[in-house]
Amino acid sequence: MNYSRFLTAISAARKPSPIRILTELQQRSPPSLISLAGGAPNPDTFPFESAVIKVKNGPAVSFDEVAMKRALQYSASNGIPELLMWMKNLQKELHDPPTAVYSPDRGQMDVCVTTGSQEGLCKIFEMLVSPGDDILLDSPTYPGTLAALQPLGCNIVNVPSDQHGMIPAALEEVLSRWDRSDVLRPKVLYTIPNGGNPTGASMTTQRKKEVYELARMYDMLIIEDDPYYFLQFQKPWAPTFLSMDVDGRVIRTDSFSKILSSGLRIGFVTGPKPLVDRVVLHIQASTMHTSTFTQLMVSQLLHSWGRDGFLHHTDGVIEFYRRQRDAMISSAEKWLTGLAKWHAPSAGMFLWLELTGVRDTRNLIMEKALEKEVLLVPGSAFTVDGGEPCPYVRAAFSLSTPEQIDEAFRRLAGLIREAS
Ligand code: 09M
Repeated sequence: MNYSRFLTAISAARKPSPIRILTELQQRSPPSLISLAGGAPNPDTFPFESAVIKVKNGPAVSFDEVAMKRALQYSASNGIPELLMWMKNLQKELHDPPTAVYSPDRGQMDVCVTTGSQEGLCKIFEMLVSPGDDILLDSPTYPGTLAALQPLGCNIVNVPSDQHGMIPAALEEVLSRWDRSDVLRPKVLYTIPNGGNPTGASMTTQRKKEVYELARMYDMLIIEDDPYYFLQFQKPWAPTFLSMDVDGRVIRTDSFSKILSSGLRIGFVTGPKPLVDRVVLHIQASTMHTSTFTQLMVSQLLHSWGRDGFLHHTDGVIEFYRRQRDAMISSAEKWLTGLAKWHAPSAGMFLWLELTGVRDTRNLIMEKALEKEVLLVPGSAFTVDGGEPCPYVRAAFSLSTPEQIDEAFRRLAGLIREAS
Protein backbone atom coordinates (compact mmCIF):
# COMPACT_ATOMS: atom_id res chain seq x y z
CA MET A 1 0.00 0.00 0.00
CA ASN A 2 1.13 3.51 -0.74
CA TYR A 3 0.34 5.08 2.62
CA SER A 4 1.77 8.50 1.74
CA ARG A 5 -1.24 8.99 -0.56
CA PHE A 6 -3.49 9.08 2.51
CA LEU A 7 -1.55 11.50 4.70
CA THR A 8 -2.44 15.12 5.33
CA ALA A 9 0.30 17.70 4.84
CA ILE A 10 0.45 18.18 8.63
CA SER A 11 0.91 14.49 9.32
CA ALA A 12 3.47 14.05 6.53
CA ALA A 13 5.52 16.92 8.00
CA ARG A 14 5.89 15.28 11.44
CA LYS A 15 9.46 14.27 12.34
CA PRO A 16 10.78 12.19 15.24
CA SER A 17 12.22 14.17 18.15
CA PRO A 18 16.06 13.96 18.22
CA ILE A 19 15.95 13.64 22.03
CA ARG A 20 13.66 10.63 21.76
CA ILE A 21 16.15 8.96 19.38
CA LEU A 22 18.97 9.55 21.93
CA THR A 23 16.82 8.12 24.73
CA GLU A 24 16.25 4.96 22.73
CA LEU A 25 20.02 4.71 22.07
CA GLN A 26 20.65 5.06 25.79
CA GLN A 27 18.18 2.28 26.64
CA ARG A 28 20.07 -0.11 24.35
CA SER A 29 23.52 0.78 25.84
CA PRO A 30 25.39 -1.02 28.70
CA PRO A 31 24.92 0.35 32.26
CA SER A 32 28.52 1.69 32.22
CA LEU A 33 27.37 4.46 29.85
CA ILE A 34 27.16 7.81 31.63
CA SER A 35 24.43 9.79 29.97
CA LEU A 36 24.04 13.49 30.48
CA ALA A 37 21.65 13.50 27.56
CA GLY A 38 18.29 12.75 29.17
CA GLY A 39 16.12 15.69 30.16
CA ALA A 40 13.95 13.72 32.56
CA PRO A 41 13.54 14.98 36.13
CA ASN A 42 15.03 13.04 39.05
CA PRO A 43 12.24 10.95 40.58
CA ASP A 44 14.01 11.02 43.98
CA THR A 45 12.56 14.51 44.29
CA PHE A 46 8.95 13.33 43.78
CA PRO A 47 6.64 13.14 46.82
CA PHE A 48 4.97 9.76 46.12
CA GLU A 49 6.70 6.67 47.51
CA SER A 50 4.68 3.52 46.94
CA ALA A 51 1.14 2.34 46.30
CA VAL A 52 -1.09 -0.67 46.80
CA ILE A 53 -4.31 -0.80 44.80
CA LYS A 54 -6.76 -3.43 46.00
CA VAL A 55 -8.38 -5.47 43.25
CA LYS A 56 -11.85 -7.07 43.56
CA ASN A 57 -11.47 -10.88 43.57
CA GLY A 58 -7.71 -10.91 43.01
CA PRO A 59 -4.23 -9.99 44.19
CA ALA A 60 -3.50 -6.29 44.70
CA VAL A 61 -1.60 -4.22 42.16
CA SER A 62 1.38 -2.87 44.06
CA PHE A 63 4.13 -0.37 43.38
CA ASP A 64 7.26 -0.65 45.53
CA GLU A 65 9.70 2.26 45.56
CA VAL A 66 11.47 1.17 42.37
CA ALA A 67 8.23 0.58 40.45
CA MET A 68 6.84 3.85 41.76
CA LYS A 69 9.83 5.81 40.44
CA ARG A 70 9.24 4.30 37.02
CA ALA A 71 5.50 4.97 37.21
CA LEU A 72 6.16 8.64 37.95
CA GLN A 73 8.67 9.09 35.12
CA TYR A 74 8.33 9.85 31.42
CA SER A 75 8.01 6.79 29.19
CA ALA A 76 7.88 5.81 25.51
CA SER A 77 5.35 7.61 23.30
CA ASN A 78 3.92 4.40 21.86
CA GLY A 79 3.29 2.93 25.32
CA ILE A 80 5.19 0.94 27.97
CA PRO A 81 6.63 -2.23 26.39
CA GLU A 82 4.89 -4.76 28.64
CA LEU A 83 1.41 -3.31 28.02
CA LEU A 84 2.09 -3.01 24.30
CA MET A 85 3.27 -6.61 24.09
CA TRP A 86 0.24 -7.86 26.04
CA MET A 87 -2.13 -5.98 23.75
CA LYS A 88 -0.34 -7.04 20.57
CA ASN A 89 -0.67 -10.66 21.65
CA LEU A 90 -4.36 -10.18 22.48
CA GLN A 91 -5.01 -8.57 19.09
CA LYS A 92 -3.31 -11.47 17.34
CA GLU A 93 -5.30 -14.02 19.32
CA LEU A 94 -8.66 -12.28 18.93
CA HIS A 95 -8.37 -11.07 15.33
CA ASP A 96 -5.59 -13.12 13.75
CA PRO A 97 -4.89 -10.23 11.32
CA PRO A 98 -3.24 -11.25 8.03
CA THR A 99 -0.99 -8.19 8.45
CA ALA A 100 0.66 -9.66 11.58
CA VAL A 101 3.24 -11.37 9.35
CA TYR A 102 3.69 -8.59 6.75
CA SER A 103 6.79 -6.43 6.36
CA PRO A 104 6.44 -2.93 7.91
CA ASP A 105 6.03 -1.11 4.58
CA ARG A 106 3.34 -3.58 3.45
CA GLY A 107 1.30 -2.60 6.49
CA GLN A 108 2.53 -4.88 9.29
CA MET A 109 0.15 -4.80 12.25
CA ASP A 110 1.39 -2.49 14.96
CA VAL A 111 -0.16 -1.16 18.15
CA CYS A 112 0.20 2.00 20.21
CA VAL A 113 -1.34 3.04 23.51
CA THR A 114 -3.55 6.14 23.51
CA THR A 115 -5.21 8.18 26.25
CA GLY A 116 -8.60 6.60 25.62
CA SER A 117 -9.73 5.66 22.13
CA GLN A 118 -10.86 9.27 21.64
CA GLU A 119 -7.23 10.40 21.46
CA GLY A 120 -6.53 7.72 18.87
CA LEU A 121 -9.53 8.71 16.76
CA CYS A 122 -8.74 12.40 16.88
CA LYS A 123 -5.14 11.78 15.83
CA ILE A 124 -6.15 9.32 13.10
CA PHE A 125 -8.50 11.92 11.62
CA GLU A 126 -5.82 14.60 11.76
CA MET A 127 -3.46 12.20 9.98
CA LEU A 128 -5.89 11.33 7.16
CA VAL A 129 -8.43 14.10 6.65
CA SER A 130 -7.61 17.27 4.71
CA PRO A 131 -9.94 20.25 4.12
CA GLY A 132 -12.37 19.46 1.30
CA ASP A 133 -12.00 15.67 1.61
CA ASP A 134 -15.14 13.54 1.47
CA ILE A 135 -15.39 11.25 4.51
CA LEU A 136 -17.85 8.36 4.57
CA LEU A 137 -19.68 7.38 7.73
CA ASP A 138 -22.99 5.98 8.83
CA SER A 139 -24.86 8.78 10.57
CA PRO A 140 -26.21 9.06 13.26
CA THR A 141 -22.88 8.66 14.96
CA TYR A 142 -20.91 9.35 18.12
CA PRO A 143 -20.65 13.14 18.71
CA GLY A 144 -16.98 12.77 19.71
CA THR A 145 -16.28 11.64 16.14
CA LEU A 146 -18.14 14.61 14.68
CA ALA A 147 -16.35 16.97 17.10
CA ALA A 148 -12.98 15.68 15.90
CA LEU A 149 -13.91 15.56 12.20
CA GLN A 150 -15.92 18.72 11.58
CA PRO A 151 -13.17 21.29 12.37
CA LEU A 152 -10.98 19.60 9.74
CA GLY A 153 -13.14 21.15 7.03
CA CYS A 154 -14.15 17.88 5.38
CA ASN A 155 -17.49 16.97 3.79
CA ILE A 156 -19.16 14.24 5.78
CA VAL A 157 -20.99 11.93 3.38
CA ASN A 158 -23.68 9.82 5.03
CA VAL A 159 -24.00 6.14 4.17
CA PRO A 160 -27.49 4.81 4.99
CA SER A 161 -27.67 2.18 7.73
CA ASP A 162 -30.23 0.08 9.60
CA GLN A 163 -30.21 -2.09 12.73
CA HIS A 164 -27.32 -4.10 11.22
CA GLY A 165 -25.21 -1.00 10.61
CA MET A 166 -23.90 0.33 7.32
CA ILE A 167 -25.73 -1.07 4.26
CA PRO A 168 -23.21 -2.26 1.62
CA ALA A 169 -25.57 -1.69 -1.33
CA ALA A 170 -26.11 1.87 -0.12
CA LEU A 171 -22.35 2.35 0.20
CA GLU A 172 -21.92 1.10 -3.35
CA GLU A 173 -24.56 3.55 -4.51
CA VAL A 174 -22.87 6.45 -2.70
CA LEU A 175 -19.48 5.46 -4.12
CA SER A 176 -20.86 5.31 -7.67
CA ARG A 177 -20.80 9.14 -7.60
CA TRP A 178 -17.06 8.84 -8.16
CA ASP A 179 -14.99 7.12 -10.76
CA ARG A 180 -12.66 4.50 -9.22
CA SER A 181 -9.67 6.38 -10.60
CA ASP A 182 -10.94 9.83 -9.55
CA VAL A 183 -8.22 11.42 -7.37
CA LEU A 184 -10.97 13.20 -5.43
CA ARG A 185 -12.81 10.00 -4.47
CA PRO A 186 -13.21 9.38 -0.70
CA LYS A 187 -10.11 7.97 0.99
CA VAL A 188 -11.57 7.16 4.37
CA LEU A 189 -14.59 5.29 5.71
CA TYR A 190 -15.41 5.41 9.45
CA THR A 191 -17.76 3.08 11.27
CA ILE A 192 -18.64 1.76 14.74
CA PRO A 193 -19.18 -1.94 13.94
CA ASN A 194 -20.52 -3.20 17.29
CA GLY A 195 -23.17 -1.76 19.60
CA GLY A 196 -23.10 1.49 17.62
CA ASN A 197 -23.34 4.76 19.47
CA PRO A 198 -26.17 5.88 19.44
CA THR A 199 -28.09 3.23 17.44
CA GLY A 200 -26.93 0.05 19.19
CA ALA A 201 -26.53 -1.49 15.71
CA SER A 202 -23.98 -4.26 15.08
CA MET A 203 -22.74 -5.15 11.61
CA THR A 204 -23.09 -8.69 10.33
CA THR A 205 -20.00 -10.53 9.10
CA GLN A 206 -21.40 -10.55 5.56
CA ARG A 207 -21.83 -6.78 5.58
CA LYS A 208 -18.29 -6.28 6.84
CA LYS A 209 -16.96 -8.48 4.03
CA GLU A 210 -18.89 -6.51 1.42
CA VAL A 211 -17.82 -3.15 2.85
CA TYR A 212 -14.20 -4.35 2.92
CA GLU A 213 -14.44 -5.37 -0.75
CA LEU A 214 -15.80 -1.92 -1.66
CA ALA A 215 -12.92 -0.33 0.28
CA ARG A 216 -10.55 -2.43 -1.83
CA MET A 217 -12.24 -1.42 -5.08
CA TYR A 218 -11.97 2.27 -4.25
CA ASP A 219 -8.67 1.93 -2.36
CA MET A 220 -10.02 3.43 0.86
CA LEU A 221 -8.87 3.07 4.46
CA ILE A 222 -11.38 1.82 7.04
CA ILE A 223 -11.40 3.32 10.53
CA GLU A 224 -12.92 0.68 12.80
CA ASP A 225 -13.96 2.43 16.04
CA ASP A 226 -14.82 -0.52 18.28
CA PRO A 227 -15.09 0.48 21.97
CA TYR A 228 -18.04 -1.92 22.44
CA TYR A 229 -16.25 -4.95 20.98
CA PHE A 230 -15.86 -6.48 24.44
CA LEU A 231 -19.56 -5.79 25.16
CA GLN A 232 -20.99 -8.13 22.54
CA PHE A 233 -23.72 -10.19 24.20
CA GLN A 234 -23.49 -13.15 21.84
CA LYS A 235 -20.54 -15.51 21.40
CA PRO A 236 -18.64 -16.13 19.22
CA TRP A 237 -17.86 -12.46 18.73
CA ALA A 238 -18.19 -11.26 15.15
CA PRO A 239 -15.02 -11.17 13.00
CA THR A 240 -13.63 -7.65 12.79
CA PHE A 241 -12.49 -5.60 9.82
CA LEU A 242 -8.98 -6.03 11.25
CA SER A 243 -9.34 -9.81 10.92
CA MET A 244 -10.19 -9.43 7.21
CA ASP A 245 -7.45 -6.95 6.44
CA VAL A 246 -5.38 -8.61 3.70
CA ASP A 247 -4.24 -5.23 2.32
CA GLY A 248 -3.29 -3.28 5.45
CA ARG A 249 -6.13 -0.77 5.03
CA VAL A 250 -7.81 -1.05 8.45
CA ILE A 251 -6.93 1.16 11.39
CA ARG A 252 -8.75 0.11 14.51
CA THR A 253 -9.38 1.81 17.86
CA ASP A 254 -9.95 -0.26 21.01
CA SER A 255 -10.87 1.03 24.43
CA PHE A 256 -10.58 -0.25 27.99
CA SER A 257 -13.07 2.43 29.07
CA LYS A 258 -16.06 0.12 29.16
CA ILE A 259 -14.37 -2.89 30.76
CA LEU A 260 -11.55 -1.69 33.07
CA SER A 261 -12.01 2.01 33.69
CA SER A 262 -13.05 5.05 31.70
CA GLY A 263 -11.20 7.46 33.98
CA LEU A 264 -7.80 5.79 33.67
CA ARG A 265 -7.91 6.71 29.94
CA ILE A 266 -6.40 3.67 28.23
CA GLY A 267 -7.10 2.91 24.58
CA PHE A 268 -5.20 1.44 21.65
CA VAL A 269 -4.68 2.06 17.97
CA THR A 270 -4.01 -1.07 15.92
CA GLY A 271 -3.16 -0.83 12.25
CA PRO A 272 -0.49 -0.71 9.57
CA LYS A 273 2.88 0.29 11.05
CA PRO A 274 3.40 3.30 8.72
CA LEU A 275 0.14 4.81 10.00
CA VAL A 276 0.59 3.87 13.67
CA ASP A 277 4.05 5.49 13.50
CA ARG A 278 2.44 8.76 12.37
CA VAL A 279 -0.04 8.65 15.27
CA VAL A 280 2.90 8.11 17.64
CA LEU A 281 4.74 11.13 16.20
CA HIS A 282 1.65 13.20 16.93
CA ILE A 283 1.55 11.85 20.50
CA GLN A 284 5.24 12.78 20.86
CA ALA A 285 4.39 16.35 19.93
CA SER A 286 1.29 16.63 22.13
CA THR A 287 0.81 14.56 25.30
CA MET A 288 4.21 12.76 24.89
CA HIS A 289 2.62 9.55 26.19
CA THR A 290 -0.31 8.17 28.15
CA SER A 291 0.28 8.32 31.92
CA THR A 292 3.02 5.83 32.86
CA PHE A 293 1.30 5.22 36.20
CA THR A 294 -2.03 4.16 34.71
CA GLN A 295 -0.32 2.05 32.04
CA LEU A 296 1.67 0.19 34.69
CA MET A 297 -1.43 -0.24 36.83
CA VAL A 298 -3.39 -1.78 33.96
CA SER A 299 -0.41 -3.79 32.73
CA GLN A 300 0.20 -5.36 36.15
CA LEU A 301 -3.46 -6.35 36.37
CA LEU A 302 -3.48 -7.86 32.87
CA HIS A 303 -0.28 -9.80 33.45
CA SER A 304 -1.62 -11.21 36.71
CA TRP A 305 -4.94 -12.13 35.04
CA GLY A 306 -3.51 -13.47 31.79
CA ARG A 307 -5.64 -13.53 28.66
CA ASP A 308 -8.15 -16.00 30.12
CA GLY A 309 -8.53 -13.99 33.31
CA PHE A 310 -9.13 -10.87 31.26
CA LEU A 311 -11.77 -12.57 29.09
CA HIS A 312 -13.37 -14.03 32.22
CA HIS A 313 -13.64 -10.49 33.58
CA THR A 314 -15.22 -9.26 30.33
CA ASP A 315 -17.74 -12.14 30.59
CA GLY A 316 -18.87 -10.73 33.92
CA VAL A 317 -19.20 -7.23 32.45
CA ILE A 318 -21.17 -8.63 29.49
CA GLU A 319 -23.55 -10.41 31.87
CA PHE A 320 -24.16 -7.15 33.72
CA TYR A 321 -24.96 -5.20 30.54
CA ARG A 322 -27.07 -8.03 29.13
CA ARG A 323 -29.27 -7.96 32.24
CA GLN A 324 -29.48 -4.18 31.99
CA ARG A 325 -30.42 -4.40 28.31
CA ASP A 326 -33.10 -7.00 29.08
CA ALA A 327 -34.50 -4.80 31.84
CA MET A 328 -34.63 -1.80 29.51
CA ILE A 329 -36.32 -3.79 26.75
CA SER A 330 -38.97 -5.16 29.10
CA SER A 331 -39.66 -1.68 30.47
CA ALA A 332 -39.86 -0.36 26.91
CA GLU A 333 -42.38 -3.10 26.05
CA LYS A 334 -44.38 -2.27 29.18
CA TRP A 335 -44.53 1.52 28.78
CA LEU A 336 -43.60 2.46 25.22
CA THR A 337 -45.46 -0.06 23.06
CA GLY A 338 -47.34 2.00 20.45
CA LEU A 339 -45.47 5.14 21.52
CA ALA A 340 -41.99 4.28 20.23
CA LYS A 341 -40.11 1.81 18.05
CA TRP A 342 -36.76 0.16 18.70
CA HIS A 343 -34.45 -2.78 17.94
CA ALA A 344 -32.90 -4.69 20.85
CA PRO A 345 -29.13 -4.11 20.64
CA SER A 346 -26.81 -7.12 20.64
CA ALA A 347 -23.86 -5.15 22.03
CA GLY A 348 -22.99 -1.96 23.86
CA MET A 349 -24.93 0.22 26.27
CA PHE A 350 -27.53 2.07 24.21
CA LEU A 351 -31.14 1.75 23.06
CA TRP A 352 -32.16 3.99 20.14
CA LEU A 353 -35.84 4.90 20.36
CA GLU A 354 -37.92 6.39 17.56
CA LEU A 355 -40.76 8.29 19.20
CA THR A 356 -44.10 8.02 17.41
CA GLY A 357 -45.82 11.27 16.51
CA VAL A 358 -42.87 13.41 17.64
CA ARG A 359 -41.21 15.23 14.73
CA ASP A 360 -38.21 16.48 16.68
CA THR A 361 -37.17 15.34 20.16
CA ARG A 362 -34.99 18.36 21.00
CA ASN A 363 -37.61 20.52 22.74
CA LEU A 364 -39.24 17.50 24.29
CA ILE A 365 -35.96 16.57 26.00
CA MET A 366 -34.38 19.96 26.63
CA GLU A 367 -37.50 21.53 28.16
CA LYS A 368 -40.33 19.17 29.00
CA ALA A 369 -38.30 16.11 30.00
CA LEU A 370 -36.41 18.01 32.69
CA GLU A 371 -39.72 19.10 34.23
CA LYS A 372 -40.74 15.44 34.41
CA GLU A 373 -37.31 14.54 35.78
CA VAL A 374 -36.17 12.17 33.05
CA LEU A 375 -33.18 12.78 30.80
CA LEU A 376 -32.22 11.21 27.45
CA VAL A 377 -30.11 12.50 24.57
CA PRO A 378 -32.09 13.94 21.63
CA GLY A 379 -31.21 12.21 18.37
CA SER A 380 -30.08 15.43 16.68
CA ALA A 381 -26.95 15.39 18.89
CA PHE A 382 -25.72 12.47 16.77
CA THR A 383 -26.41 13.83 13.32
CA VAL A 384 -24.03 15.66 11.03
CA ASP A 385 -26.46 18.49 10.49
CA GLY A 386 -27.75 18.88 14.06
CA GLY A 387 -30.38 21.37 12.85
CA GLU A 388 -32.59 18.83 11.04
CA PRO A 389 -35.64 17.55 12.98
CA CYS A 390 -35.02 14.08 14.44
CA PRO A 391 -37.63 11.84 16.08
CA TYR A 392 -35.11 9.67 17.99
CA VAL A 393 -33.66 9.64 21.52
CA ARG A 394 -30.72 7.66 22.96
CA ALA A 395 -31.27 5.82 26.24
CA ALA A 396 -28.23 4.40 28.04
CA PHE A 397 -28.74 1.25 30.12
CA SER A 398 -25.33 1.44 31.77
CA LEU A 399 -25.81 3.44 34.95
CA SER A 400 -29.42 3.28 36.14
CA THR A 401 -30.99 0.42 38.07
CA PRO A 402 -33.81 -1.60 36.42
CA GLU A 403 -36.24 0.18 38.78
CA GLN A 404 -34.97 3.59 37.68
CA ILE A 405 -35.12 2.55 34.01
CA ASP A 406 -38.71 1.43 34.49
CA GLU A 407 -39.71 4.71 36.15
CA ALA A 408 -37.84 6.72 33.48
CA PHE A 409 -39.80 5.02 30.70
CA ARG A 410 -43.07 5.53 32.58
CA ARG A 411 -42.26 9.27 32.66
CA LEU A 412 -41.14 9.25 29.02
CA ALA A 413 -44.43 7.58 27.99
CA GLY A 414 -46.34 10.44 29.65
CA LEU A 415 -44.22 12.96 27.78
CA ILE A 416 -44.79 11.31 24.39
CA ARG A 417 -48.54 11.18 25.00
CA GLU A 418 -48.62 14.89 25.83
CA ALA A 419 -46.49 15.78 22.80
CA SER A 420 -48.22 13.74 20.09
N1 09M B 1 -20.90 9.59 26.00
C1 09M B 1 -16.76 6.55 22.78
N2 09M B 1 -18.56 7.46 24.20
C2 09M B 1 -20.40 8.71 25.11
C3 09M B 1 -19.00 8.36 25.13
C4 09M B 1 -18.71 9.87 26.99
C5 09M B 1 -18.40 11.37 28.87
C6 09M B 1 -18.18 8.94 26.05
C7 09M B 1 -17.23 5.66 20.57
O1 09M B 1 -13.18 6.51 26.59
P1 09M B 1 -12.75 6.42 25.18
O2 09M B 1 -11.94 7.63 24.77
O3 09M B 1 -12.07 5.15 24.84
O4 09M B 1 -14.13 6.45 24.35
C8 09M B 1 -14.37 7.26 23.26
C9 09M B 1 -15.43 6.71 22.37
C10 09M B 1 -15.05 6.34 21.08
N3 09M B 1 -15.95 5.82 20.22
C11 09M B 1 -18.16 5.04 19.59
C12 09M B 1 -17.66 5.99 21.86
O5 09M B 1 -18.96 5.78 22.18
C13 09M B 1 -17.21 6.98 24.13
C14 09M B 1 -17.88 10.45 27.94
C15 09M B 1 -19.76 11.69 28.83
C16 09M B 1 -20.62 11.11 27.88
C17 09M B 1 -20.08 10.20 26.96
O6 09M B 1 -22.21 9.90 25.95
O7 09M B 1 -21.15 8.20 24.26
